[in-house]
Amino acid sequence: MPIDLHNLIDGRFAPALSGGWLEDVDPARDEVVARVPRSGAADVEAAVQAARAAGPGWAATPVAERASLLEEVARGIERRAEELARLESQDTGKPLSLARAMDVPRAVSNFRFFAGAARHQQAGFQDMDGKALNYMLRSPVGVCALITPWNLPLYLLSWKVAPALAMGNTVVAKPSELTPQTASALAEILTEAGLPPGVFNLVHGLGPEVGEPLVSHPLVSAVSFTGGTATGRRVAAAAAPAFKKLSLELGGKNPTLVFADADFEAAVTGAVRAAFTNQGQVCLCGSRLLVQREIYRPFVEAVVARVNAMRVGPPELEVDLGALSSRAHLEKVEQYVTLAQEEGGTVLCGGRRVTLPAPFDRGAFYAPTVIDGLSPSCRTSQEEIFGPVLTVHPFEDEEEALSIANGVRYGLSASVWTRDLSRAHRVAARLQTGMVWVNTWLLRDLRVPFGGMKESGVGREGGAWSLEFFSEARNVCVSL
Ligand code: TXE
Repeated sequence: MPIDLHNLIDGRFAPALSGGWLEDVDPARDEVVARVPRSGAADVEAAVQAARAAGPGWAATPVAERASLLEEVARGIERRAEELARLESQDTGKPLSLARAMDVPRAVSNFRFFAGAARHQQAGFQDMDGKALNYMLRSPVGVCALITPWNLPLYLLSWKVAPALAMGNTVVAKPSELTPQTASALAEILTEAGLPPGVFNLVHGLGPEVGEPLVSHPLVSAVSFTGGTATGRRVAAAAAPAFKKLSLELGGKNPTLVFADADFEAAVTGAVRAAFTNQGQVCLCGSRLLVQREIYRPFVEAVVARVNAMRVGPPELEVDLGALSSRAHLEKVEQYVTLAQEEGGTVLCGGRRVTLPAPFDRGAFYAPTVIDGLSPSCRTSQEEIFGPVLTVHPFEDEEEALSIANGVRYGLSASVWTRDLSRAHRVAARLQTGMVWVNTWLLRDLRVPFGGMKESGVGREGGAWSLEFFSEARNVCVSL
């Protein structure tokens, strides 16, 4: 029996004003699990007004109190960890074990980290040779629109909500319509933790019907968006006329560079993990594997052997890959694999749907796929597929590796595998990506900048960068 989710506006849980609903589908069973409010501009208006009205009170709340409240939210998530992991796995199709190990603990860390970061923040000052003193004030930005995607729903929402609230802003959040359940649960947790009405508002619905009016609303001062590059372009255009603060975390076509001197086994493990974690649906996934020619054949063979051993199956079981996020997304991935073959690629493994017995017989399962023989410049090697598809490419030397790695319009992340320390630093410096991992992948420290170059985004979040984004740094100059 599907449950009904609600918006949270001014402390009240309610359906959309229009009374419309959307269906939230479990992609592993192809079954409707919840009805989601199909909100519109009127709901956005109410939420923004509530956020606006709650702004001064929240901004005036002492930092220590705001931080304690966020810590209480972290405890609230921990108390409901198992339920949240199940909701996340049900909405996204990801393995329950992954939701337990990654999505939920990271949401807890986000709240704890930004509570601490706000507490420990220091303001700078500049003495002008005794003639004047400059000091800095940090004010909240105001009402922040937070728009999040379907791949890491709770994790990415908490990544934005925690610093926004820590810095004294009020929020209107719009989660992906495909994965709304943990956002609703988070709204309950925030309310139970004692957040005053209107400080956090949640409006469910479709991008064009909720996201767009939210981004262009004149009372919204900052927009933090994570999602596809095409949507990011529309968001940027909608935010531009009012010069809103904007942070965009968009797509990637991230390279994994393996040099012949790398620790072979560690690099195989790293490359496979980078390509297929969360069914390849992480913006940071290494979807292009570049391998130095001397070891190309044995390395690709080892990768294929490892991928062939991966288990695809019901998210509740001990599997490596669950379902893709939706049937529509499954079709997109399939079309890319067809395109790859038209472009001259050879499918070394995968390249097909996985059919499971009922109740998973209509689930969006796809075998992890490795494709060889493609030119680095063809569409399959250039465009973000965002699924369990890895293309492999040989290179001769550092120059060629860098030229292939940088030869895409994206610039989010990269990983480099080598035992040569000098090479690691050299290559890291020349990669055109916001993040580079050396001999690892997705090792995250919340204090470091997170974000992309080129068409992977604008701005940085993480640590001090999030505090910066969700505040206005102001200067006061006092003549002495
Ligand atoms: O995401 P969208 P989609 C990539 C990935 C994927 C592609 C499209 O390649 O295949 O994007 O995915 C809201 N104004 N990534 O279409 O549209 C939408 O409701 C304001 C990478 O499913 O980007 C959702 O809440 N908001 C990515 C959010 O934007 C709008 C993660 C993201 O959805 C809107 C997801 C509009 N006009 C997809 N239209 C990553 N970087 O991690 C939609 N939205």
